[in-house]
Amino acid sequence: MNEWKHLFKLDPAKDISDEQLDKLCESGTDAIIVGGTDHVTLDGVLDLLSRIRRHTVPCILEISTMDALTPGFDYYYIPMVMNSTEKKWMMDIQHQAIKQYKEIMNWDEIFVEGYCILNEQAKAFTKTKCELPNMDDVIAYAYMAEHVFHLPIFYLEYSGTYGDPELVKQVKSQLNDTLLFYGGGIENSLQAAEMKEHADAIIVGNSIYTNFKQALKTVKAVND
Ligand code: 1GP
Repeated sequence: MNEWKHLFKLDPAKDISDEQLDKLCESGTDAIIVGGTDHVTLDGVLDLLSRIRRHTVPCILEISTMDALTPGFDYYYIPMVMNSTEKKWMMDIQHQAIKQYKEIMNWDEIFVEGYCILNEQAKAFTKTKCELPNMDDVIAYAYMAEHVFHLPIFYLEYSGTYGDPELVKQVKSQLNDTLLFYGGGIENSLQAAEMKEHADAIIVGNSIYTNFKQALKTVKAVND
């Protein structure tokens, strides 16, 4: 995982053809994340899992609801929303999940992500009652992710809009051990390369559904 540069994120609530899914899986991307904010169902998750599993690419479930949790993924990502104003999204739902499932949890497969959501229009921003942080706030969250919580991943989430490369650069300069993931608004090779300059890995989501050809090209852009 430390070497990963590029991940696609598929939303179980959205349709994708077999042909497109095959192309994503064989594109050279490092992994496919299955995850979304709204209407995530077990059926939707299982459908994607079974189709991704025809390929060798690692697949990850990013857990947003316990109702859609299933074995069979290579890895499980658990988001903790650091800039949420409610403790629920940082601590309580994770606490409940661990209370219920800790006996069967395999920590070799589970990675906690310190999320910082930076697009006020994003569904996840509203749902988790986030507060928009300024640059100094974000830097402090990144510092906390590494030094206070020792999280494996700090995730700058601009979901739906292209973020500020300068902020990504500043955040990266704070991190040594914690990986920096960037996701949000990457629609072409240029943007992919620009964000990958600073982030350890970029995540491409929505453009899979809006401009498939360009989305596919982002893999090559970060590997050249
Ligand atoms: C969403 O960070 C990912 O969780 C990717 O964002 O959908 O805007 O590409 P986009």
